[in-house]
Amino acid sequence: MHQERSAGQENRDKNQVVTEELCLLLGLDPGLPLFATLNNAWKLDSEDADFVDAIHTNAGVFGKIENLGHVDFFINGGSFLPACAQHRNPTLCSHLLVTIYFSESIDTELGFWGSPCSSIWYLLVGWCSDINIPEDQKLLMGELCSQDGRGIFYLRTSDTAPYALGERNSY
Ligand SMILES: [Ca+2]
Repeated sequence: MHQERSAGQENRDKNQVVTEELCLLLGLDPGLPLFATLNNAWKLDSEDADFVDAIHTNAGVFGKIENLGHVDFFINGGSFLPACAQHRNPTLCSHLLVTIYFSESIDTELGFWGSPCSSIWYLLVGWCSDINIPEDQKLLMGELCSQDGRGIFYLRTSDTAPYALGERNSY
C-alpha cells in the first residue's frame, strides 16, 4: 500500500531525526584554531544536545582551553600528555591521543575516574586535588559517563597503555 506523505510531514520527520541524534554529543579535544569564537552557534557548547560531554587533552593549542559542555574532563591537566613527552610532535600527539583514551574507556576494568574542580583556572594552577573528594562526587569518563554529571573534572592517566588508573589517580 502506498501512502501519500506531505512535504510538511517529511520535514517534521527529518526534524525528529535530528532531535533524536542530538541527545548526546561527545567532543574529543574540541578544536581551537578554527573555532576560536564567542558565538556558540559556530562551536560546540552545552546547547547543542541534551548532554554534551567534552574530553580535553591539548587545551590551548589544538584544543579549546575552556569548559563548554555539561561535563568537561581535563586529562593530565588538559594540555600536554606525559605519554607524548618523547613524541616528535607532543602537541599533535596529545590532541590525537584522546581517541585512544575514549576507546580504552569502552572496556577498561579500572575506569577513567574524574574528580570535580570548581574552575578551569584552579585546575591549570594545580589547586584541585582528589584528597577528601567523596567517591560519589567522582565521575566516570568516556563511554559510560553518566548524563547526570555536571561540571569540570580532572584526572591523570598512566604514561603507557593501558592508560586508565582507576579512582585514585589525581594530584
Ligand atoms: Ca554550538
